[in-house]
Amino acid sequence: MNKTILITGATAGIGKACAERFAEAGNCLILTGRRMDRLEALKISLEKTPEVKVIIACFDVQDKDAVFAAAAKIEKEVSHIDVLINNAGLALGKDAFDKANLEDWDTMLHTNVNGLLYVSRAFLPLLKKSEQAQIINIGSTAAKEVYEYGAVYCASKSAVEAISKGMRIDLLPYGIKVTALHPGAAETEFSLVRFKNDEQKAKDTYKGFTPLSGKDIADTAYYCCQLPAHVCINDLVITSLQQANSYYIHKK
Ligand code: NDP
Ligand code: 8X3
Repeated sequence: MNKTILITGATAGIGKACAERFAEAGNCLILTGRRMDRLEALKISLEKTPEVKVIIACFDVQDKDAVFAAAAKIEKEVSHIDVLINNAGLALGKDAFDKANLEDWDTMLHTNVNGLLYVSRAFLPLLKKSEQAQIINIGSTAAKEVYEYGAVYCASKSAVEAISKGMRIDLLPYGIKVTALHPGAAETEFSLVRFKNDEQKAKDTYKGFTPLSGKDIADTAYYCCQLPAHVCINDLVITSLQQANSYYIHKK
């Protein structure tokens, strides 16, 4: 494949699985996240595959200055970026609107919405230098239907969907593909983060059905990057067979 791929939130779950999938095909990877130890371990592990080169950048996507500083540094190391996977994100809490923690709301919106905007703007100059650029924004089924106790997480993912639509229009003149990829429930560290390290609650989320894995979503993202130059998947929803939509999961 021989492309340069930037993946945010590559230290766990879907982002890490994407890093592994794109590395299998021998690409140059730029991996980001806040946990430097995990980024370093992933770089060592992925560079065991011949032809894979990994650049790591440790920053919080909520921090606008840090995002733009990382982009300026990376501009000195690579000539262009072919694929940006805007994956870094999280849910915090699952609480009624009148009881939810306001700081959780801020963090979700600042990460899932502002973070995605900052990263996209900061790295656009490098994407414009590619002859086959593509942005994959990881949305969610939560963008499609709002569920009980999820107003703000769902709002953040609806924003990702709207931003993807806007990007697709405004980036047409540059020939940049924009794909919004919306997974349903996937067993990653997502629920552990959402339920603030309550392992039982996290485990219960996936009880009674077979959820998606990070790899399922990584394979799909990879597929979206394999299409002919003139073909763009705009919006793609992927769920486990037992999940019909954002709030109906057939559990045994
Ligand atoms: P994980 O918790 O396993 O991974 C989340 C990743 O995002 C980590 O690498 C984390 O890295 C990174 N991240 C979180 N906050 C920040 C931040 N402020 N700055 C930089 N990086 C950050 O969850 P998933 O892999 O499941 O989630 C990935 C994406 O997929 C998210 O956008 C999520 O909303 C979405 N999604 C998940 C679904 C699921 O059921 N799992 C379903 C639908 C969508 P670090 O902590 O090192 O910064
Ligand atoms: C993550 C999946 O169902 O928790 O986006 O919203 S869900």
